Amino acid sequence: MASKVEALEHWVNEVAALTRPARIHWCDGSEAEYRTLVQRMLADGTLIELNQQTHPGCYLHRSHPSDVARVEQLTLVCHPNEEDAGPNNHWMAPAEAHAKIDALFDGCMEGRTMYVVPYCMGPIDSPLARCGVEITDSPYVVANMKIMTRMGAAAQARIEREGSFVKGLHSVGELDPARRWIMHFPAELSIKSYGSGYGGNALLGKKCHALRIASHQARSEGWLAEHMLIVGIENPQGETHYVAAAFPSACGKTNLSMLIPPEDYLRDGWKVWTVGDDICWMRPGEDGRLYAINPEAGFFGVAPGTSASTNHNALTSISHDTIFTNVAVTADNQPWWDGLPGTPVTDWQGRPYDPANGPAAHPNSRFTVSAKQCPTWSEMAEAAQGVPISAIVFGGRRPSLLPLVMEARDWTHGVLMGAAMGSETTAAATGAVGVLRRDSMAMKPFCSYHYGDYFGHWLSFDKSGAKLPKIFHVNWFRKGKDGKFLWPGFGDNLRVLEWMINRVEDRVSGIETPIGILPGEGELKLDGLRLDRAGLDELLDVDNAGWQAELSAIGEYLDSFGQHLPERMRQEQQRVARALEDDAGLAHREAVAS
Ligand code: OXD
Ligand code: MN
Repeated sequence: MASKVEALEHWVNEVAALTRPARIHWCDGSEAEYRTLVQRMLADGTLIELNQQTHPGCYLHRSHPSDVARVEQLTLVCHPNEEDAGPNNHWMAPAEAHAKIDALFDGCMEGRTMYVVPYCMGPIDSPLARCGVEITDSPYVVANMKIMTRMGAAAQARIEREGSFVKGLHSVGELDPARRWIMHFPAELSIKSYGSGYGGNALLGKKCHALRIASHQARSEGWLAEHMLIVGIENPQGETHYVAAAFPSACGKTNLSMLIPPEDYLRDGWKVWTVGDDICWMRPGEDGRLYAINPEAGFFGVAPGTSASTNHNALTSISHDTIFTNVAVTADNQPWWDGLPGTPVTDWQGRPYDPANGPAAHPNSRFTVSAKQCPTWSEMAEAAQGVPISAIVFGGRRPSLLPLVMEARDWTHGVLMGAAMGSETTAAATGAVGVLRRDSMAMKPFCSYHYGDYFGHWLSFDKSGAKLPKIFHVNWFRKGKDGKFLWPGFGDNLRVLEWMINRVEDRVSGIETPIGILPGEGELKLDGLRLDRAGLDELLDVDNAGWQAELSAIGEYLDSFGQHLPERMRQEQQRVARALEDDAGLAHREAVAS
Protein backbone atom coordinates (compact mmCIF):
# COMPACT_ATOMS: atom_id res chain seq x y z
CA MET A 1 0.00 0.00 0.00
CA ALA A 2 1.31 3.49 -0.87
CA SER A 3 2.34 6.21 1.56
CA LYS A 4 1.46 5.46 5.17
CA VAL A 5 1.75 8.07 7.82
CA GLU A 6 5.21 7.78 9.34
CA ALA A 7 4.04 7.30 12.93
CA LEU A 8 1.79 4.47 11.79
CA GLU A 9 4.53 2.75 9.81
CA HIS A 10 6.97 3.14 12.68
CA TRP A 11 4.51 1.61 15.15
CA VAL A 12 3.64 -1.29 12.83
CA ASN A 13 7.36 -2.07 12.43
CA GLU A 14 7.86 -1.89 16.19
CA VAL A 15 4.97 -4.29 16.80
CA ALA A 16 6.21 -6.66 14.09
CA ALA A 17 9.65 -6.72 15.70
CA LEU A 18 8.06 -7.68 19.02
CA THR A 19 5.46 -10.19 17.83
CA ARG A 20 7.44 -11.62 14.86
CA PRO A 21 4.56 -12.54 12.49
CA ALA A 22 5.13 -14.67 9.39
CA ARG A 23 3.48 -11.98 7.24
CA ILE A 24 1.80 -8.59 7.49
CA HIS A 25 -1.48 -7.72 5.78
CA TRP A 26 -2.70 -4.10 5.57
CA CYS A 27 -6.50 -4.24 5.40
CA ASP A 28 -8.23 -2.19 2.70
CA GLY A 29 -11.75 -3.00 3.90
CA SER A 30 -12.90 -4.25 0.49
CA GLU A 31 -15.58 -6.89 -0.07
CA ALA A 32 -13.00 -9.04 -1.88
CA GLU A 33 -10.75 -8.94 1.19
CA TYR A 34 -13.69 -9.93 3.44
CA ARG A 35 -14.59 -12.84 1.15
CA THR A 36 -10.98 -14.09 1.09
CA LEU A 37 -10.80 -13.97 4.89
CA VAL A 38 -14.07 -15.87 5.21
CA GLN A 39 -12.85 -18.56 2.79
CA ARG A 40 -9.65 -18.99 4.82
CA MET A 41 -11.59 -19.22 8.08
CA LEU A 42 -13.98 -21.77 6.56
CA ALA A 43 -10.99 -23.80 5.44
CA ASP A 44 -9.33 -23.87 8.87
CA GLY A 45 -12.56 -24.30 10.86
CA THR A 46 -12.58 -20.84 12.50
CA LEU A 47 -15.94 -20.35 10.77
CA ILE A 48 -18.60 -22.91 9.99
CA GLU A 49 -20.98 -22.36 7.10
CA LEU A 50 -24.63 -22.10 8.14
CA ASN A 51 -27.59 -23.03 5.91
CA GLN A 52 -26.96 -20.84 2.85
CA GLN A 53 -30.53 -21.29 1.57
CA THR A 54 -32.15 -19.88 4.69
CA HIS A 55 -29.20 -17.68 5.82
CA PRO A 56 -27.08 -16.61 2.82
CA GLY A 57 -23.68 -15.22 3.78
CA CYS A 58 -24.07 -16.36 7.42
CA TYR A 59 -21.37 -18.17 9.40
CA LEU A 60 -20.92 -19.56 12.88
CA HIS A 61 -17.89 -19.11 15.09
CA ARG A 62 -17.44 -21.21 18.23
CA SER A 63 -15.15 -19.54 20.70
CA HIS A 64 -12.99 -21.24 23.29
CA PRO A 65 -15.45 -22.19 26.07
CA SER A 66 -13.51 -20.07 28.57
CA ASP A 67 -13.67 -17.00 26.34
CA VAL A 68 -17.30 -15.98 26.06
CA ALA A 69 -17.67 -12.57 27.71
CA ARG A 70 -15.92 -9.42 28.90
CA VAL A 71 -13.51 -9.98 31.78
CA GLU A 72 -13.82 -6.97 34.07
CA GLN A 73 -11.28 -8.21 36.63
CA LEU A 74 -8.62 -8.47 33.88
CA THR A 75 -9.50 -5.11 32.31
CA LEU A 76 -7.14 -2.39 33.47
CA VAL A 77 -6.75 1.33 33.03
CA CYS A 78 -3.14 2.39 33.33
CA HIS A 79 -3.00 6.07 34.23
CA PRO A 80 0.37 7.37 35.44
CA ASN A 81 -1.41 8.35 38.66
CA GLU A 82 -3.50 5.64 40.39
CA GLU A 83 -5.82 8.26 41.86
CA ASP A 84 -7.12 9.06 38.34
CA ALA A 85 -8.50 5.53 37.86
CA GLY A 86 -10.90 5.82 40.80
CA PRO A 87 -12.53 2.99 42.73
CA ASN A 88 -14.56 2.13 39.63
CA ASN A 89 -11.53 0.75 37.74
CA HIS A 90 -8.75 -1.79 38.10
CA TRP A 91 -5.43 0.02 37.82
CA MET A 92 -1.82 -0.86 37.08
CA ALA A 93 1.16 1.49 36.67
CA PRO A 94 1.87 1.98 32.94
CA ALA A 95 5.49 0.75 33.06
CA GLU A 96 4.56 -2.41 34.94
CA ALA A 97 1.56 -3.01 32.64
CA HIS A 98 3.60 -2.58 29.44
CA ALA A 99 6.29 -4.92 30.77
CA LYS A 100 3.77 -7.59 31.76
CA ILE A 101 1.83 -7.59 28.51
CA ASP A 102 4.82 -7.06 26.17
CA ALA A 103 6.33 -10.22 27.64
CA LEU A 104 3.20 -12.04 26.43
CA PHE A 105 3.32 -10.36 23.01
CA ASP A 106 6.98 -11.35 22.57
CA GLY A 107 7.00 -13.70 19.54
CA CYS A 108 3.28 -14.46 19.92
CA MET A 109 2.52 -14.07 16.17
CA GLU A 110 5.21 -16.47 14.95
CA GLY A 111 3.77 -18.42 12.01
CA ARG A 112 0.66 -16.20 11.99
CA THR A 113 -0.48 -13.29 9.81
CA MET A 114 -0.47 -9.88 11.44
CA TYR A 115 -3.38 -7.76 10.20
CA VAL A 116 -3.19 -3.96 10.28
CA VAL A 117 -6.75 -2.66 10.51
CA PRO A 118 -7.29 1.11 10.09
CA TYR A 119 -10.79 2.12 11.19
CA CYS A 120 -12.91 5.17 11.76
CA MET A 121 -15.41 5.36 14.62
CA GLY A 122 -18.27 7.49 13.26
CA PRO A 123 -19.23 8.72 9.79
CA ILE A 124 -15.99 9.01 7.83
CA ASP A 125 -16.37 12.77 7.24
CA SER A 126 -17.74 13.66 10.67
CA PRO A 127 -15.79 16.10 12.85
CA LEU A 128 -17.09 14.08 15.82
CA ALA A 129 -15.56 10.82 14.48
CA ARG A 130 -12.17 9.50 15.64
CA CYS A 131 -9.80 7.01 14.02
CA GLY A 132 -7.76 4.12 15.26
CA VAL A 133 -5.66 1.25 14.00
CA GLU A 134 -5.97 -2.25 15.42
CA ILE A 135 -3.16 -4.73 14.89
CA THR A 136 -4.39 -8.26 15.41
CA ASP A 137 -3.52 -11.87 14.58
CA SER A 138 -7.18 -12.90 14.45
CA PRO A 139 -8.96 -13.00 11.08
CA TYR A 140 -12.25 -13.36 13.03
CA VAL A 141 -11.52 -9.98 14.62
CA VAL A 142 -10.74 -8.44 11.22
CA ALA A 143 -14.03 -9.72 9.76
CA ASN A 144 -15.96 -8.37 12.76
CA MET A 145 -14.16 -5.00 12.58
CA LYS A 146 -15.15 -4.78 8.91
CA ILE A 147 -18.80 -5.05 9.97
CA MET A 148 -18.62 -2.96 13.14
CA THR A 149 -16.55 0.02 11.92
CA ARG A 150 -15.77 2.04 8.80
CA MET A 151 -12.66 -0.02 8.20
CA GLY A 152 -9.95 0.13 5.54
CA ALA A 153 -8.66 2.55 2.93
CA ALA A 154 -10.95 5.53 3.71
CA ALA A 155 -10.05 5.37 7.39
CA GLN A 156 -6.36 5.10 6.56
CA ALA A 157 -6.64 8.16 4.30
CA ARG A 158 -8.20 10.14 7.18
CA ILE A 159 -5.45 8.96 9.54
CA GLU A 160 -2.82 10.09 7.03
CA ARG A 161 -4.54 13.49 6.76
CA GLU A 162 -4.94 13.99 10.50
CA GLY A 163 -1.82 12.18 11.67
CA SER A 164 -3.45 11.01 14.89
CA PHE A 165 -5.04 7.69 15.78
CA VAL A 166 -5.63 5.35 18.71
CA LYS A 167 -3.18 2.44 18.71
CA GLY A 168 -4.69 -0.95 19.53
CA LEU A 169 -2.59 -4.09 19.71
CA HIS A 170 -4.36 -7.42 20.01
CA SER A 171 -3.39 -11.08 19.97
CA VAL A 172 -5.50 -14.09 20.80
CA GLY A 173 -2.31 -15.55 22.29
CA GLU A 174 -3.04 -19.01 23.65
CA LEU A 175 -6.61 -18.14 24.76
CA ASP A 176 -5.49 -19.02 28.25
CA PRO A 177 -7.46 -17.16 30.96
CA ALA A 178 -4.29 -17.11 33.08
CA ARG A 179 -2.50 -15.21 30.29
CA ARG A 180 -5.21 -12.65 29.49
CA TRP A 181 -5.21 -8.85 29.95
CA ILE A 182 -7.16 -6.00 28.43
CA MET A 183 -5.10 -2.88 29.15
CA HIS A 184 -5.79 0.77 28.39
CA PHE A 185 -3.25 3.60 28.42
CA PRO A 186 -5.48 6.69 28.08
CA ALA A 187 -2.64 9.21 28.23
CA GLU A 188 -0.90 7.38 25.35
CA LEU A 189 -4.16 6.81 23.42
CA SER A 190 -3.29 3.14 23.27
CA ILE A 191 -4.79 -0.27 24.03
CA LYS A 192 -3.15 -3.68 24.48
CA SER A 193 -5.31 -6.79 24.61
CA TYR A 194 -3.95 -10.32 24.92
CA GLY A 195 -5.43 -13.79 25.29
CA SER A 196 -9.09 -13.30 24.30
CA GLY A 197 -10.97 -13.35 21.00
CA TYR A 198 -14.32 -12.26 22.54
CA GLY A 199 -15.81 -9.14 20.90
CA GLY A 200 -15.81 -6.88 23.95
CA ASN A 201 -12.16 -7.74 24.64
CA ALA A 202 -10.87 -8.04 21.08
CA LEU A 203 -12.78 -5.72 18.71
CA LEU A 204 -10.76 -2.81 20.02
CA GLY A 205 -12.78 -0.11 18.24
CA LYS A 206 -15.79 -0.93 20.41
CA LYS A 207 -15.56 -0.92 24.21
CA CYS A 208 -11.81 -0.26 24.44
CA HIS A 209 -11.65 2.70 22.05
CA ALA A 210 -15.19 4.07 21.69
CA LEU A 211 -15.87 3.99 25.44
CA ARG A 212 -12.72 3.67 27.58
CA ILE A 213 -10.21 5.71 25.56
CA ALA A 214 -12.99 7.98 24.24
CA SER A 215 -14.38 8.77 27.70
CA HIS A 216 -10.90 10.06 28.61
CA GLN A 217 -10.61 12.06 25.35
CA ALA A 218 -14.15 13.38 25.74
CA ARG A 219 -13.38 14.70 29.20
CA SER A 220 -10.44 16.74 27.99
CA GLU A 221 -12.14 17.89 24.77
CA GLY A 222 -15.58 18.78 26.19
CA TRP A 223 -17.84 16.00 24.90
CA LEU A 224 -19.42 12.77 26.16
CA ALA A 225 -18.67 9.17 25.17
CA GLU A 226 -21.55 7.08 26.51
CA HIS A 227 -22.92 3.53 26.66
CA MET A 228 -26.19 4.60 25.00
CA LEU A 229 -28.42 3.69 22.10
CA ILE A 230 -29.74 6.48 19.87
CA VAL A 231 -33.27 6.22 18.50
CA GLY A 232 -35.41 8.59 16.45
CA ILE A 233 -39.14 8.71 17.22
CA GLU A 234 -41.22 10.17 14.39
CA ASN A 235 -44.78 11.19 15.29
CA PRO A 236 -47.74 11.21 12.87
CA GLN A 237 -47.02 14.90 12.16
CA GLY A 238 -43.60 13.91 10.78
CA GLU A 239 -41.59 15.47 13.65
CA THR A 240 -38.67 13.35 14.83
CA HIS A 241 -37.20 13.50 18.33
CA TYR A 242 -33.93 11.71 18.99
CA VAL A 243 -33.50 9.98 22.33
CA ALA A 244 -30.23 8.62 23.79
CA ALA A 245 -30.64 5.88 26.40
CA ALA A 246 -28.14 4.23 28.72
CA PHE A 247 -28.81 0.70 29.97
CA PRO A 248 -26.21 -1.79 31.20
CA SER A 249 -25.10 -4.59 28.86
CA ALA A 250 -27.81 -7.06 27.84
CA CYS A 251 -30.66 -4.93 29.23
CA GLY A 252 -32.47 -4.26 25.95
CA LYS A 253 -30.63 -1.38 24.23
CA THR A 254 -30.74 -3.16 20.86
CA ASN A 255 -34.47 -3.88 21.26
CA LEU A 256 -35.32 -0.28 22.21
CA SER A 257 -33.27 1.11 19.32
CA MET A 258 -35.25 -1.04 16.84
CA LEU A 259 -38.62 -0.84 18.58
CA ILE A 260 -41.71 -1.80 16.58
CA PRO A 261 -44.66 0.44 17.54
CA PRO A 262 -47.85 -1.18 18.87
CA GLU A 263 -50.61 -1.70 16.27
CA ASP A 264 -52.58 1.48 17.05
CA TYR A 265 -49.42 3.63 16.94
CA LEU A 266 -48.49 2.09 13.59
CA ARG A 267 -51.98 2.86 12.29
CA ASP A 268 -51.63 6.46 13.44
CA GLY A 269 -48.33 6.80 11.55
CA TRP A 270 -45.65 6.57 14.26
CA LYS A 271 -42.21 5.49 13.03
CA VAL A 272 -39.02 4.52 14.80
CA TRP A 273 -35.54 5.12 13.36
CA THR A 274 -32.42 3.33 14.56
CA VAL A 275 -29.26 5.44 14.80
CA GLY A 276 -27.26 3.28 17.22
CA ASP A 277 -27.74 0.40 19.65
CA ASP A 278 -24.78 0.62 22.04
CA ILE A 279 -22.53 3.69 21.94
CA CYS A 280 -23.21 7.41 21.60
CA TRP A 281 -20.77 10.29 21.29
CA MET A 282 -22.38 13.66 22.04
CA ARG A 283 -21.14 17.21 21.93
CA PRO A 284 -22.77 20.65 22.23
CA GLY A 285 -23.59 22.26 18.89
CA GLU A 286 -23.53 25.96 18.11
CA ASP A 287 -27.21 26.24 19.06
CA GLY A 288 -26.47 24.88 22.55
CA ARG A 289 -28.16 21.49 21.95
CA LEU A 290 -26.30 18.19 22.29
CA TYR A 291 -25.61 16.47 18.94
CA ALA A 292 -24.90 12.75 18.82
CA ILE A 293 -23.28 10.27 16.49
CA ASN A 294 -23.13 6.50 16.70
CA PRO A 295 -19.43 5.69 16.32
CA GLU A 296 -20.23 2.13 15.18
CA ALA A 297 -21.33 0.79 11.80
CA GLY A 298 -22.81 -2.51 12.95
CA PHE A 299 -24.51 -4.36 15.79
CA PHE A 300 -22.82 -6.87 18.07
CA GLY A 301 -26.08 -8.00 19.65
CA VAL A 302 -27.07 -10.59 22.22
CA ALA A 303 -28.80 -13.45 20.37
CA PRO A 304 -30.89 -15.22 23.07
CA GLY A 305 -34.27 -13.57 23.44
CA THR A 306 -34.11 -11.98 19.97
CA SER A 307 -37.27 -13.22 18.31
CA ALA A 308 -40.09 -12.28 15.97
CA SER A 309 -42.10 -10.98 18.91
CA THR A 310 -39.32 -9.12 20.77
CA ASN A 311 -37.31 -7.65 17.89
CA HIS A 312 -38.49 -8.43 14.41
CA ASN A 313 -36.18 -5.78 12.96
CA ALA A 314 -33.09 -7.48 14.42
CA LEU A 315 -34.29 -10.83 13.13
CA THR A 316 -34.71 -9.40 9.63
CA SER A 317 -31.27 -7.76 9.84
CA ILE A 318 -29.55 -11.05 10.68
CA SER A 319 -31.27 -13.17 8.04
CA HIS A 320 -28.21 -12.80 5.78
CA ASP A 321 -24.53 -11.75 5.82
CA THR A 322 -24.11 -12.17 9.57
CA ILE A 323 -21.47 -13.74 11.80
CA PHE A 324 -22.96 -15.69 14.70
CA THR A 325 -20.85 -16.56 17.72
CA ASN A 326 -21.67 -19.37 20.18
CA VAL A 327 -25.25 -19.99 19.08
CA ALA A 328 -26.71 -23.49 18.72
CA VAL A 329 -27.71 -25.02 15.37
CA THR A 330 -30.74 -26.97 14.17
CA ALA A 331 -30.77 -30.24 12.19
CA ASP A 332 -30.85 -28.25 8.93
CA ASN A 333 -27.95 -26.06 10.06
CA GLN A 334 -29.81 -22.88 10.94
CA PRO A 335 -28.67 -20.75 13.88
CA TRP A 336 -30.78 -21.29 17.00
CA TRP A 337 -31.30 -19.77 20.46
CA ASP A 338 -34.11 -19.43 23.00
CA GLY A 339 -36.92 -17.47 21.43
CA LEU A 340 -36.58 -18.95 17.92
CA PRO A 341 -38.78 -21.68 16.45
CA GLY A 342 -37.16 -25.03 15.68
CA THR A 343 -35.14 -27.42 17.80
CA PRO A 344 -31.44 -27.26 18.57
CA VAL A 345 -29.46 -30.40 17.77
CA THR A 346 -25.93 -29.07 18.34
CA ASP A 347 -25.05 -26.81 21.24
CA TRP A 348 -22.75 -23.77 21.25
CA GLN A 349 -19.73 -25.94 21.95
CA GLY A 350 -20.49 -28.23 18.99
CA ARG A 351 -21.77 -31.11 21.14
CA PRO A 352 -25.04 -32.96 20.45
CA TYR A 353 -27.55 -30.89 22.40
CA ASP A 354 -28.29 -32.29 25.84
CA PRO A 355 -30.16 -30.07 28.32
CA ALA A 356 -28.01 -31.61 31.07
CA ASN A 357 -25.08 -29.60 29.63
CA GLY A 358 -26.90 -26.28 30.06
CA PRO A 359 -28.48 -23.99 27.47
CA ALA A 360 -28.08 -24.87 23.80
CA ALA A 361 -26.93 -21.37 22.86
CA HIS A 362 -24.57 -19.58 25.24
CA PRO A 363 -26.50 -16.86 27.19
CA ASN A 364 -24.03 -14.31 25.80
CA SER A 365 -24.04 -15.69 22.24
CA ARG A 366 -23.94 -12.90 19.70
CA PHE A 367 -24.61 -11.78 16.15
CA THR A 368 -22.44 -9.32 14.25
CA VAL A 369 -24.24 -7.56 11.44
CA SER A 370 -23.95 -4.38 9.41
CA ALA A 371 -26.33 -1.67 10.63
CA LYS A 372 -27.32 -1.05 7.01
CA GLN A 373 -29.22 -4.37 7.06
CA CYS A 374 -31.63 -3.05 9.69
CA PRO A 375 -35.05 -2.15 8.19
CA THR A 376 -35.30 0.87 10.52
CA TRP A 377 -31.74 2.12 9.92
CA SER A 378 -31.85 5.92 9.86
CA GLU A 379 -30.18 7.84 7.07
CA MET A 380 -29.33 10.38 9.81
CA ALA A 381 -26.88 7.83 11.20
CA GLU A 382 -24.54 8.97 8.43
CA ALA A 383 -25.04 12.69 9.15
CA ALA A 384 -21.64 14.27 9.80
CA GLN A 385 -23.05 16.74 12.35
CA GLY A 386 -24.99 14.05 14.25
CA VAL A 387 -28.57 14.22 15.47
CA PRO A 388 -29.93 16.65 18.10
CA ILE A 389 -30.86 14.88 21.32
CA SER A 390 -34.21 15.78 22.93
CA ALA A 391 -34.08 13.37 25.87
CA ILE A 392 -31.55 11.27 27.74
CA VAL A 393 -32.83 8.13 29.44
CA PHE A 394 -31.19 6.07 32.17
CA GLY A 395 -32.44 2.65 33.23
CA GLY A 396 -31.53 -0.71 34.67
CA ARG A 397 -32.99 -4.03 35.72
CA ARG A 398 -34.67 -3.22 39.04
CA PRO A 399 -37.25 -5.75 40.25
CA SER A 400 -38.70 -3.28 42.74
CA LEU A 401 -38.81 0.36 43.92
CA LEU A 402 -37.89 2.18 40.68
CA PRO A 403 -41.06 3.37 38.90
CA LEU A 404 -41.77 2.74 35.24
CA VAL A 405 -40.67 6.26 34.40
CA MET A 406 -39.67 9.47 36.15
CA GLU A 407 -38.27 12.75 34.91
CA ALA A 408 -35.47 14.67 36.59
CA ARG A 409 -36.45 18.18 37.61
CA ASP A 410 -33.26 19.62 36.10
CA TRP A 411 -29.82 18.61 34.76
CA THR A 412 -28.20 18.23 38.21
CA HIS A 413 -31.02 15.98 39.36
CA GLY A 414 -30.67 14.00 36.12
CA VAL A 415 -26.95 13.51 36.68
CA LEU A 416 -27.76 12.21 40.16
CA MET A 417 -30.33 9.81 38.65
CA GLY A 418 -27.69 8.54 36.22
CA ALA A 419 -25.06 8.22 38.93
CA ALA A 420 -27.47 6.31 41.18
CA MET A 421 -28.40 3.81 38.49
CA GLY A 422 -28.41 0.21 39.63
CA SER A 423 -29.02 -3.00 37.75
CA GLU A 424 -28.89 -6.75 38.08
CA THR A 425 -25.75 -8.17 36.42
CA THR A 426 -26.06 -10.16 33.16
CA ALA A 427 -24.06 -12.73 31.16
CA ALA A 428 -22.30 -10.01 29.12
CA ALA A 429 -19.46 -10.11 31.65
CA THR A 430 -18.02 -13.08 33.50
CA GLY A 431 -19.16 -13.49 37.12
CA ALA A 432 -22.45 -13.97 38.94
CA VAL A 433 -25.65 -13.09 37.07
CA GLY A 434 -28.63 -11.34 38.72
CA VAL A 435 -26.72 -9.48 41.43
CA LEU A 436 -27.82 -5.88 41.98
CA ARG A 437 -24.95 -3.43 41.60
CA ARG A 438 -24.61 0.32 41.06
CA ASP A 439 -23.70 1.01 37.45
CA SER A 440 -23.59 4.80 37.07
CA MET A 441 -24.75 5.84 33.58
CA ALA A 442 -24.27 2.13 32.61
CA MET A 443 -20.56 3.01 32.41
CA LYS A 444 -19.14 1.01 35.34
CA PRO A 445 -17.14 -1.29 33.04
CA PHE A 446 -16.32 1.46 30.55
CA CYS A 447 -15.57 4.83 32.19
CA SER A 448 -11.78 4.88 32.19
CA TYR A 449 -11.34 7.55 34.86
CA HIS A 450 -12.52 8.39 38.36
CA TYR A 451 -16.31 8.33 38.56
CA GLY A 452 -16.26 11.41 40.82
CA ASP A 453 -14.54 13.40 38.04
CA TYR A 454 -16.90 11.86 35.48
CA PHE A 455 -19.94 13.15 37.41
CA GLY A 456 -18.21 16.56 37.47
CA HIS A 457 -17.74 16.36 33.70
CA TRP A 458 -21.46 15.64 33.21
CA LEU A 459 -22.37 18.59 35.46
CA SER A 460 -20.08 20.89 33.44
CA PHE A 461 -22.47 20.79 30.44
CA ASP A 462 -25.00 22.81 32.42
CA LYS A 463 -23.76 26.27 31.50
CA SER A 464 -25.16 29.46 30.09
CA GLY A 465 -26.42 29.07 26.54
CA ALA A 466 -26.82 25.31 26.88
CA LYS A 467 -30.13 23.83 25.67
CA LEU A 468 -29.78 20.49 27.33
CA PRO A 469 -32.04 17.47 26.82
CA LYS A 470 -34.48 16.52 29.56
CA ILE A 471 -33.30 13.54 31.60
CA PHE A 472 -35.52 10.56 32.49
CA HIS A 473 -35.14 7.26 34.34
CA VAL A 474 -37.07 4.16 33.29
CA ASN A 475 -37.51 0.68 34.69
CA TRP A 476 -39.05 -1.88 32.34
CA PHE A 477 -38.22 -4.67 34.79
CA ARG A 478 -40.36 -3.97 37.87
CA LYS A 479 -42.05 -7.14 39.12
CA GLY A 480 -45.37 -7.61 40.90
CA LYS A 481 -45.98 -9.66 44.01
CA ASP A 482 -46.37 -12.75 41.80
CA GLY A 483 -42.76 -12.31 40.60
CA LYS A 484 -43.91 -11.47 37.05
CA PHE A 485 -42.91 -8.37 35.10
CA LEU A 486 -45.59 -5.69 35.47
CA TRP A 487 -44.82 -3.89 32.19
CA PRO A 488 -44.99 -5.69 28.81
CA GLY A 489 -41.90 -3.82 27.52
CA PHE A 490 -40.60 -4.05 23.91
CA GLY A 491 -42.95 -2.21 21.47
CA ASP A 492 -45.09 -0.89 24.30
CA ASN A 493 -42.11 1.10 25.57
CA LEU A 494 -43.13 3.60 22.87
CA ARG A 495 -45.98 4.62 25.19
CA VAL A 496 -43.39 5.78 27.71
CA LEU A 497 -41.25 7.45 25.03
CA GLU A 498 -44.34 9.32 23.83
CA TRP A 499 -44.91 10.64 27.35
CA MET A 500 -41.29 11.81 27.48
CA ILE A 501 -41.63 13.62 24.16
CA ASN A 502 -44.87 15.21 25.36
CA ARG A 503 -42.93 16.44 28.40
CA VAL A 504 -40.16 17.79 26.15
CA GLU A 505 -42.83 19.60 24.09
CA ASP A 506 -44.61 20.75 27.27
CA ARG A 507 -47.86 19.07 26.21
CA VAL A 508 -48.43 17.31 29.54
CA SER A 509 -47.58 18.44 33.04
CA GLY A 510 -46.80 15.25 34.98
CA ILE A 511 -46.96 15.03 38.75
CA GLU A 512 -44.19 16.30 40.99
CA THR A 513 -42.97 13.81 43.58
CA PRO A 514 -39.87 13.96 45.79
CA ILE A 515 -38.02 11.58 43.45
CA GLY A 516 -38.97 13.33 40.19
CA ILE A 517 -41.89 14.02 37.86
CA LEU A 518 -44.13 11.01 37.11
CA PRO A 519 -46.92 10.68 34.51
CA GLY A 520 -50.18 12.27 35.65
CA GLU A 521 -53.59 10.63 35.37
CA GLY A 522 -54.31 9.70 31.74
CA GLU A 523 -50.96 10.97 30.45
CA LEU A 524 -49.66 7.52 29.48
CA LYS A 525 -51.58 6.15 26.50
CA LEU A 526 -52.54 2.64 27.59
CA ASP A 527 -55.51 1.76 25.35
CA GLY A 528 -55.38 -1.78 24.12
CA LEU A 529 -52.82 -2.79 26.74
CA ARG A 530 -53.56 -5.62 29.14
CA LEU A 531 -52.65 -3.71 32.26
CA ASP A 532 -55.15 -3.22 35.06
CA ARG A 533 -55.40 -0.24 37.40
CA ALA A 534 -53.62 -2.08 40.22
CA GLY A 535 -50.73 -2.96 37.90
CA LEU A 536 -50.38 0.64 36.75
CA ASP A 537 -50.50 1.90 40.34
CA GLU A 538 -47.78 -0.55 41.28
CA LEU A 539 -45.63 0.52 38.30
CA LEU A 540 -45.88 4.17 39.31
CA ASP A 541 -45.83 3.68 43.06
CA VAL A 542 -43.38 5.77 45.10
CA ASP A 543 -42.66 3.88 48.30
CA ASN A 544 -41.44 6.65 50.58
CA ALA A 545 -39.75 4.41 53.17
CA GLY A 546 -38.08 2.33 50.44
CA TRP A 547 -36.87 5.51 48.74
CA GLN A 548 -35.48 6.95 51.98
CA ALA A 549 -33.41 3.77 52.34
CA GLU A 550 -32.38 4.04 48.67
CA LEU A 551 -31.26 7.66 49.11
CA SER A 552 -29.16 6.70 52.07
CA ALA A 553 -27.57 3.86 50.04
CA ILE A 554 -26.95 6.35 47.21
CA GLY A 555 -25.31 8.67 49.76
CA GLU A 556 -22.95 5.89 50.88
CA TYR A 557 -22.15 5.06 47.26
CA LEU A 558 -21.36 8.72 46.51
CA ASP A 559 -19.12 8.84 49.62
CA SER A 560 -16.96 6.14 48.04
CA PHE A 561 -15.72 8.76 45.53
CA GLY A 562 -14.21 10.88 48.31
CA GLN A 563 -12.70 14.24 47.41
CA HIS A 564 -13.45 13.70 43.71
CA LEU A 565 -17.22 13.87 44.26
CA PRO A 566 -18.55 17.28 43.18
CA GLU A 567 -20.23 19.09 46.06
CA ARG A 568 -23.29 19.66 43.83
CA MET A 569 -23.88 15.90 43.72
CA ARG A 570 -23.80 15.60 47.48
CA GLN A 571 -26.17 18.60 47.81
CA GLU A 572 -28.56 17.09 45.28
CA GLN A 573 -28.63 13.75 47.09
CA GLN A 574 -29.41 15.64 50.33
CA ARG A 575 -32.12 17.71 48.63
CA VAL A 576 -33.94 14.58 47.43
CA ALA A 577 -33.50 12.88 50.82
CA ARG A 578 -35.01 15.94 52.57
CA ALA A 579 -37.91 16.10 50.10
CA LEU A 580 -38.71 12.47 50.90
CA GLU A 581 -38.63 13.13 54.65
CA ASP A 582 -40.86 16.20 54.26
CA ASP A 583 -43.29 14.23 52.13
CA ALA A 584 -43.44 11.40 54.66
CA GLY A 585 -44.05 13.98 57.42
CA LEU A 586 -46.84 15.58 55.42
CA ALA A 587 -48.50 12.22 54.69
CA HIS A 588 -48.29 11.37 58.39
CA ARG A 589 -49.86 14.70 59.46
CA GLU A 590 -52.64 14.26 56.87
CA ALA A 591 -53.33 10.75 58.15
CA VAL A 592 -53.53 11.98 61.75
CA ALA A 593 -55.82 14.90 60.80
CA SER A 594 -58.32 12.74 58.88
C1 OXD B 1 -21.74 -5.14 24.69
C2 OXD B 1 -21.57 -5.05 26.16
O1 OXD B 1 -21.29 -6.11 24.08
O2 OXD B 1 -21.99 -4.03 26.72
O3 OXD B 1 -22.29 -4.20 24.11
O4 OXD B 1 -21.00 -5.96 26.77
MN1 MN C 1 -22.75 -2.54 25.41
